Amino acid sequence: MRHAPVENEKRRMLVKTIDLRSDTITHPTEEMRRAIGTAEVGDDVFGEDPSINRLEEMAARMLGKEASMFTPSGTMSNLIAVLSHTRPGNEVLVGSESHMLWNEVGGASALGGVVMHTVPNDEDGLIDLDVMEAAIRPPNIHYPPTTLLCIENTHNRCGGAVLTPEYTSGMAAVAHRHGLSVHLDGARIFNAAVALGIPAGELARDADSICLCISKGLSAPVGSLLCGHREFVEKARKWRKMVGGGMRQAGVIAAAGIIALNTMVVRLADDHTAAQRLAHGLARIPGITSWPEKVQTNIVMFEPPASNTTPDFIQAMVSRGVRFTYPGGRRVRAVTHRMVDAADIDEALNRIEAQVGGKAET
Ligand code: TLP
Repeated sequence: MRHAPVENEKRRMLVKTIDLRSDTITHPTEEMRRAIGTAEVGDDVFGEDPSINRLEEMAARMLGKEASMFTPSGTMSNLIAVLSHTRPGNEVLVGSESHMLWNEVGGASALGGVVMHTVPNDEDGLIDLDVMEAAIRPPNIHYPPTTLLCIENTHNRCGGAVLTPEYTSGMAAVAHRHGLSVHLDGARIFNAAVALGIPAGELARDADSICLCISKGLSAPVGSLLCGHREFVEKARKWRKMVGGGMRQAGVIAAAGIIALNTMVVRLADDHTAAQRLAHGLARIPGITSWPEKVQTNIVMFEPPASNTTPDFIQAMVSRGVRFTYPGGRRVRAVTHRMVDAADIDEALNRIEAQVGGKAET
């Protein structure tokens, strides 16, 4: 018995950790690492980094926009979008489950001085069009002017749900009719495009700006691109400089991003297949509540048995070498990505089943 802690530690070191916390944990591929080593670079604050310029042109072309700008993170891209579309004292409509509301530290309000007016997201990440329209303030001396609508595709907290081009067009048409701009948080826009089997540009067509991330399922180490009209992107460059996102020889990062956009989009379908495998496996484990029919991309939400709190369950799974994140409430979030394969998913399911069944760690 005296040796148990040591034995436990040894065993833990032998057990492979299956990390389903996020697709952000993906490491750059060998090809990306080689490209990073030989990247052509210049000073990007002067607009002279050829690799950044190429990446920005590629992203704009793929999203059907005139221009794009590289930023170190999705959070910074979304913040700069708000800063560029609004003025302090304006009101921004955001979904009640949006990443911009929950996970971006309130930056738009703290740094942009805007009021975040939330409109309910349903469980598919949708905002009811009439509810959205009713939330737009009419002219009135008492009201902050509503100037921006933000939507999210795929929808993170709503389990990677996909918004269709028709939905986005409908929302954008109403927002534009009332003089609002539309920003699309498309951190995982290529997951949506792959799930629908359409070009990402169709999903971005009616948005005035879109942020996409290369650091998630696409496996680049760092970065996002904010895309839109040339004039919007020029304005955004000034804001990026102000918030400290102007980088110098950033081509070392862009080199990996170019490979991400060129080669990694199609393979997102593998992540979606893995998510299906996980979701259907979870549905077979007694005590776990899951919704496999809801899984559209690479995010799987489920609930542990009622006997466990969710944080306790997640902690117990850490000891069994499977990692998840906790989005709040009863739910556990699992995200599939390039660094987990079908065998890892099966092994994760075995370990979840052992935990739920009260079996000792092996
Ligand atoms: N999301 C992260 C966490 O912040 C939750 C994750 O693991 O999913 N928009 C959406 C929809 C996102 O999911 C994320 C990252 C961002 C923006 C922000 O991107 P980064 O992390 O690059 O700032």
